[in-house]
Amino acid sequence: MNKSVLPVLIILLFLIALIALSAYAADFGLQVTNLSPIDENSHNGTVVGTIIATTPGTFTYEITNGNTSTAFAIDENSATITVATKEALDYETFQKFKLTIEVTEVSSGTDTDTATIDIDLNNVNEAPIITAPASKTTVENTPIVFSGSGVSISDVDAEENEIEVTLTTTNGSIILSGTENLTIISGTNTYHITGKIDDINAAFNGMQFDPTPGFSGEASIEITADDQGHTGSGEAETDSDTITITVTPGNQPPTAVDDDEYEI
Ligand SMILES: [Ca+2]
Ligand SMILES: [Ca+2]
Ligand SMILES: [Ca+2]
Repeated sequence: MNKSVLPVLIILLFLIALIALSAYAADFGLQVTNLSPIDENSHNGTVVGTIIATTPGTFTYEITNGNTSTAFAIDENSATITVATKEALDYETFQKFKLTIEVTEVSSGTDTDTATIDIDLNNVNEAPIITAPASKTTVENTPIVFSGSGVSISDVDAEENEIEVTLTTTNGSIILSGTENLTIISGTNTYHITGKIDDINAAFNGMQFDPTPGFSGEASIEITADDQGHTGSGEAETDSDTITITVTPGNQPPTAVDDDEYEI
C-alpha cells in the first residue's frame, strides 16, 4: 500500500467509527397503541395514539418528519400524540399523515429508534357557504341583475352531489338566468332549486330580481342552502343569507286632471 494513503485511510476509519457511535440505531421494541382514524377538524388536545418502548429504559419522544402544519404534538415523556392544530386536519387536503417519531434513550443520549405511524383522517361534512351582497338598491320598476359571482354557493365537500337552495323574496320576484340540469319547484315567492353547485351558480350568474310593479320601499331575497349531507359523516349542513333591497320611488307619470275642476 502506498504509504501516503495510509494516514487518510486511518482517518476515514476513525470518522466512520465516530459516526456509528454518535447515533446508534437501537431497537427499543416500539409499539403504537390506541391509534385510530380521527375526524378532520378534531379539537386540539384530542388524543391520537401513544408510542410504547417495550425494552427497559427511560426515553424521550419527538416528531421528526411528516408533521405538516404542526398538525400533531407528542409529549416528550409520555409519548402521547395529540392534535395540535385542528385547522391542519383538513380531509379535503390530506387524508393521511405519516409521522416519523424519533425515540431517544435518555441515559445514553445517543441511542435512538424511530417509529413511523399512519394517522388516517375521517371526512366530516362541512357546511355550504353562500356568497351574496348584504344589500342592493334599485329604482322602482327597475330590475337588479346579479352577474359574475354576485350570488354564489360553495361547499368544500359536496363534490358532484346535488344540494338544495331555496330563494324566498318579498316585494319582488326572481328570474334565474337558466335552469339547465336543475329541478325547480316554485311557490308563492319561493323557489326550491335542486342541482349540482356548478349548475346552481350558473343559474345565479345573471339572475334578475324584479321589484313588484309600482312598489317602493324595502324588498329582500332570502337564500338558504342545504348540502343534503354531502359528503362525510354528520348531519346535513346549511347556510342562509339575506339580501336587503331598497327600492326607491321612481319618476311618476303625470296624473290626469279632470278639466271640469278648473272650469270657470
Ligand atoms: Ca375540511
Ligand atoms: Ca369534509
Ligand atoms: Ca358539505
